[in-house]
Amino acid sequence: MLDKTRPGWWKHATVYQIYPKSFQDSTGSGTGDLRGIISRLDYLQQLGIDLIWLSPVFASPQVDNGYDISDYRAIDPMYGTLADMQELIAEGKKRGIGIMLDLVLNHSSDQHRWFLEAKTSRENPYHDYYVWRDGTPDQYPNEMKAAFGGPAWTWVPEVGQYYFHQFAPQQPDLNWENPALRRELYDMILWWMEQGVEGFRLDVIDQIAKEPDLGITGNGPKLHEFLRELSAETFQKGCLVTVGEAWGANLERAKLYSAPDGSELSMVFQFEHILLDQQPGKEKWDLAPLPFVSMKQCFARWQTGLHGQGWNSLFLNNHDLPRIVSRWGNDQEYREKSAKMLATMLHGMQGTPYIYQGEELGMTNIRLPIDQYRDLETLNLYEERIAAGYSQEEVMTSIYARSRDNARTPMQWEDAPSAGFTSGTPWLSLNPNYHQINAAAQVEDETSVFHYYRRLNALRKQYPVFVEGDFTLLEPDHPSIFCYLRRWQDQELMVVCNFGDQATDWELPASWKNAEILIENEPWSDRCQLHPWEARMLLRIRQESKQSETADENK
Ligand code: TEU
Repeated sequence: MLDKTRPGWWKHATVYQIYPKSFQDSTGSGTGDLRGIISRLDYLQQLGIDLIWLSPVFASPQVDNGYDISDYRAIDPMYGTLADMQELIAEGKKRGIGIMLDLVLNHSSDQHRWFLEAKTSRENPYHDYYVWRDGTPDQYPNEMKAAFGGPAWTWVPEVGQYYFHQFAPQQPDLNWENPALRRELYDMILWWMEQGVEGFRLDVIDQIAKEPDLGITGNGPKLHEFLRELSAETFQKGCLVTVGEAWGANLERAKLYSAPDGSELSMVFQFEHILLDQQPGKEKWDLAPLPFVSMKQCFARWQTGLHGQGWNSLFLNNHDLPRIVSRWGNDQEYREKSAKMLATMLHGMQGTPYIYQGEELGMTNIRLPIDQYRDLETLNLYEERIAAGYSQEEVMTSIYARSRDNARTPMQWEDAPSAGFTSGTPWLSLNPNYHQINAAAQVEDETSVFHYYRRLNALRKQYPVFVEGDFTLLEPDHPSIFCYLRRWQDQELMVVCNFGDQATDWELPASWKNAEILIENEPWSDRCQLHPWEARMLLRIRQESKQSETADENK
């Protein structure tokens, strides 16, 4: 177990993200819940994770599956009670697993007490907790659009003003300029810290410093000032881990966010790699092939850029993204191999790795008839693009590739009715491949994707080079090989992956011939070639230091 009282302990941690609605149902309601999670803690302990990032379980009308919070201190009855949460925290601790709550501080639900008050009159003290602009019902303050479609402004006749919302109209943006609002948020965070949570994930944190009149949606001028205050008032009072979601982060900004002095956050999720396989300047629905060389160079830039100056988060999946094995791997013929290769590529890097539920099984994307999708972003997109004249086929191709529901189909526990997820009717269709792809089968099989992830987690704990080592990209222009070197003291780690369905010639440098194989996704049969999706991690102890060690011993 990690010693979570040591500063920077989270650099050694692996995080597992749970999307609670789809993880484990304990009541037959068809949606997951906290007691369901408690019942699966042993599975997570076996996988070797240190933290659970729990997507929001707070009271919510569930317009955006909990990212619309109506009470930050209450658990939604759909998920259980505060007592269940306390039990989850306690049971997790026994197993060395901490809880990271998902805080949505950029906006609340329109059903939050603050907003219900705010919209009654301009004089109400809560009015200024939100962002308002004058106008007339027929004239928006400006042309800004909301992330889930439609304008970013909604008219409230009672006050004769528009309120600002970067997401759905049911998710009004909070006004961080108001000190009383900020204080309420800090007190709420401190209260959760008293409950024993070990960290927080901060939803769209780069959007809290709003400048709607300038049309700015992220990285507002006061962003880092707000973050430093937030951190000093809350996180720094404990030894917590924090990760901010920051679509707009570049390397320079990430150095501020994750500064080693802890003045802001532990790390951010940045999305540069995730945005590569779409048409430049367009939306995520406008698909483009993955530019492989740019992708590895992008990782390399972040690896070297933050080394010693900040900290990376490592992820390929979350609840908003399609399944990586379907996206960058091959979810048919090479599903297991490519899932393991992608894991090898990612977990060899410097940073804190995040595993999204089901990724450790190699779960795949889903294709559903449009009326079976539940995600509001997907449904809005469908309406918008059909109205704009796109063909049904084009729109569905985008949805199959990019819908957030790809990640949200229920967890595949076993080859049993509803995959062991629920005894009722699942809120979202299961992927029918649960008969083949499920946790029970993989836990039994030492060669499974599950055990591969378990071994990766163990390796990261065993060799300091994973946490501390620097990063050098080898073969930077090779069209299919992703190969890199990590070095720390006398330890040298080489990670080599063949990205694609084609075999490629490749020979290990002579000086590595005696290196130890830490992990590989197939036995190394051909020393002059890498097979499709072949991946391997090698470790060697640098000779010079070995010799000096022997010299020391001989003294
Ligand atoms: O997502 C932030 C965000 O910008 C999303 O709109 C993202 O661009 C989109 O999901 C990509 O398809 C966060 C949460 O992760 C997401 O689940 C919420 O819906 C959103 O904030 C609003 O809270």
